[in-house]
Amino acid sequence: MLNFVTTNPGKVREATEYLDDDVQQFDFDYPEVQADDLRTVAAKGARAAYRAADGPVIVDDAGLFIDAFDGFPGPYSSYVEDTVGVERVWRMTEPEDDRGAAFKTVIAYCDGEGFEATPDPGGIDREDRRGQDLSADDRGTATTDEQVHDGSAAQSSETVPVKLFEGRVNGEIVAPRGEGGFGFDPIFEHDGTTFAEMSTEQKNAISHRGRALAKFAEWYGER
Ligand code: ITT
Repeated sequence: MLNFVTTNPGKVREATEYLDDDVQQFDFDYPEVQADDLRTVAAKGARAAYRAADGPVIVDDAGLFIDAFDGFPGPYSSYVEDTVGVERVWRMTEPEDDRGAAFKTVIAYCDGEGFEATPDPGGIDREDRRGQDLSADDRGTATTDEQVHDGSAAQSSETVPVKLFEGRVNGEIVAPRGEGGFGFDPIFEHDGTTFAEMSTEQKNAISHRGRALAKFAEWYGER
């Protein structure tokens, strides 16, 4: 059984669509390092959670990146949701602001074993890459903490390898609409519909998490 390490049941709800009954929530608040990069947070979290769960784990670190705020709140999205709140983030945008934003997620898998650092098993697709500053080496590869920082892909015997899967979706910040989803879903619009107005299936079909989960599920199925 795969442990989805999160305090957020909304994430698990979305994951079960891809992983069926093979996934369960492991409610463990892993120590989130303060880092500007989701990959660093996810990789370190997966390693810590693996030690706590003593079994295969995935950690999902995600965030909302608002163009007008130079990517803020990004990796700090959870904190900003709890403090500022979703409604006020919408109100902080000025009428003349660029409305562009993106949700991004990084899923980190760890089972204490090594992986073959294949070129692109869980890689990001062309659309995901738009506007991203990810090097080719960052895609679906086994990484150690150090390698997350320097972007290299080879394994090290010194730390437990973690495999990363990334997803991104572009959209616009709008006034809150919809009752579904969680977090910033009510103010994130994609093709005229906010994520909070979509069913879980509709959101998964296009979302950052859905894209990362699809890549992970394919790789995990083969594993
Ligand atoms: P865990 O760390 O326990 O998994 P969390 O909700 O704190 O739960 P993150 O640290 O990854 O998760 O923070 C992600 C935040 O980004 C989340 O709290 C939301 O505010 C926002 N977010 C991420 N994915 C989202 C989504 O699909 N829809 C809406 N908001 C999302």
